[in-house]
Order: sequence, then C-alpha cells, then structure tokens
Amino acid sequence: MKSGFVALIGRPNAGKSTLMNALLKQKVAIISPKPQTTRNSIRGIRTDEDSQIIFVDTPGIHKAKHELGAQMNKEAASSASGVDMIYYLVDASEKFGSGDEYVLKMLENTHLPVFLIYNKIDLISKEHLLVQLNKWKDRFNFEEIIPVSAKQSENLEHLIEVTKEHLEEGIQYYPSDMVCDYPEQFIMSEIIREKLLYNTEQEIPHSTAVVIERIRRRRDTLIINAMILVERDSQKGIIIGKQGAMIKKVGLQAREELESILGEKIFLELFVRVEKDWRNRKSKLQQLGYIQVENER
Ligand SMILES: Nc1nc2c(ncn2[C@@H]2O[C@H](COP(=O)(O)OP(=O)(O)OP(=O)(O)O)[C@@H](O)[C@H]2O)c(=O)[nH]1
Ligand SMILES: [Mg+2]
Repeated sequence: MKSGFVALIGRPNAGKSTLMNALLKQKVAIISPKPQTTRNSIRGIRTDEDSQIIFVDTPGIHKAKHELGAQMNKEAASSASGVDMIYYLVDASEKFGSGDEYVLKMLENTHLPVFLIYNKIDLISKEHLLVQLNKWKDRFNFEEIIPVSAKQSENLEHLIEVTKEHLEEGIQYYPSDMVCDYPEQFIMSEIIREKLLYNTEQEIPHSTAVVIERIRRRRDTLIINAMILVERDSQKGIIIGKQGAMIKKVGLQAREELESILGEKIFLELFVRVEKDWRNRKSKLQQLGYIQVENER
C-alpha cells in the first residue's frame, strides 16, 4: 500500500485543524476562530483500501510573545521535518504578508515536496481565486497548488488523490481502525480548552491551560476532574463569571461534546487555579506537555 506522513503547516487560523478533521471525517483536533488554537502536534490517521496517510496538524507559525509561543513554533518546525510531504495552508481571505514570507523562507530549507493548499475558497470569488493563484505560483516552487474549502469539504477528494500520487509504497504504520494516537485524556482537556476559546475574549483564551487531574467511574458515569490554569487572579474571576455563570456554561458545553465523543455519561467538575505567568515557565510548559522531551546524544 501507499503510505506516508504529511505535515500541515501555516499561519494561525489558516484552517489546518479544520482540514485535518475534514480529511478524517472525524473531530480529532479542536478548532476555533481565534488564532493559536492548536498548541501541540496532533497525528490523525486516514486509512483506505490502498493507502494510509498520517496527517500531522501543527501549531500556527507566528511571532511569539511568550515561551509557550516559542515552543509552539519549534513544534511546528520540527514536525515539518520528520515527514514525507508538506501541506502549506493559506487562508484565501487574507492578504499576503510578512507572516507568509516568513513561512516561505522556512520552507526554502526543505527538500520535501510542498503542496500549497489554498483554503477557504468559499469566501472568495472565482476571479479573485485565479488572480491569487497566479501570484502564488511565482512565490515558491510548489509541487502542487490545490484550492480547497476545508469547512465545506470542497475538493478534498482531489487533494487525497494527488497526495497518493506523491506517496511511495510503504508499510501500514497504524491499525486500520485507528484515527488518532493520543490518550483520551488529551481530547478531554482540549475540548474544555476549545469551549474556553469560544466563550472568552482578548487575552483570556490564550492564558488558559487545562489539566485533567482525576478520572474515575461511578456506576454508569465517568467523573472527570479538570483544572483550568490562568495567569492572574482577575482572569480567574472572569472564567468563573457572575455567580459561576461562565464556568457553568463552559462545563455544560464541554460535557455535552465529550459525551458524544466518548459515548458515555459524563460528570465534569471544573476548577480554576492561578499559576502566575505559566506561559513563560519552562517547567510548567513541560508538565503541561507543551515542550517536547529532548533526546540527548
Ligand atoms: N469559511 C471558511 N472558514 C474556514 C475554513 N477552514 C477553516 N475555517 C475557519 O477558520 C477558523 C480557524 O480554523 P482552524 O482549523 O482552527 O485553524 P488552524 O490553522 O488550525 O489555527 P491554529 O490552530 O490557531 O494554528 C475557524 O473559525 C474555522 O471554522 C474554510 O474552508 N472556509
Ligand atoms: Mg489548529
């Protein structure tokens, strides 16, 4: 069978996680309208009768303001090296800018085939699309240029076909029924973080992290205790909300989605703790799984 790894890279908000979920027809990565949603590389596995493609969703590449951001950029860059092919995702509704130039510069060092995936074409006209693609083709030696709409699953079958053409015969890396390789705890904390991203504004969404502290089963219910970390006391107040309204809302939305993903009854208990400046503390980032363990030679 044909098999291989494809890294999805690009600026924050380009639609990398949306595309991966659409290609897998399953929600494996969280999505939000706010940039810098994804913080870790996430593998999603797509197996059919003659191929297995492992997509690696990565954090958006951006100008880092915290150690967390620096680690996210590092993670994106390192994920793009251990693969067979790169999808560079671009948001068609955004203007070309220094952020794109930066990513293109990064890509110049790679010997891997790079596909330009021109995403969100549902937001622009056909004429604009043609003009833009014409400009893009001169910016880099792309192996392929493929316009898609991840959100509306437009042109994705074509994308898969072309991808397969570039993959070589290889082994099946994962069992056929496996779609992701992370532990259940990861999706639990990510879904809670997604609801925080949707319900809060300004710096709050990016100042939170979620840790699953305890999971236990009582009769037919899975009881999950999760800790939401924030950076300041004032943020704790906002997350809790007036008479606990905000945390209740986040908890309800997260519980409903987790019940549908995990297929069982869930009791979700959320707590909030202030961890001063956690985004700049390396030991904390390591604990939270945002720093890759470095292998010493
Ligand atoms: N209209 C439209 N919106 C899209 C499309 N793809 C993604 N989006 C939206 O773009 C926003 C960002 O999507 P994500 O998938 O979270 O983007 P990302 O590249 O993973 O972002 P980071 O994780 O922050 O790097 C969300 O609001 C999506 O619904 C598309 O094809 N069309
Ligand atoms: Mg993402």
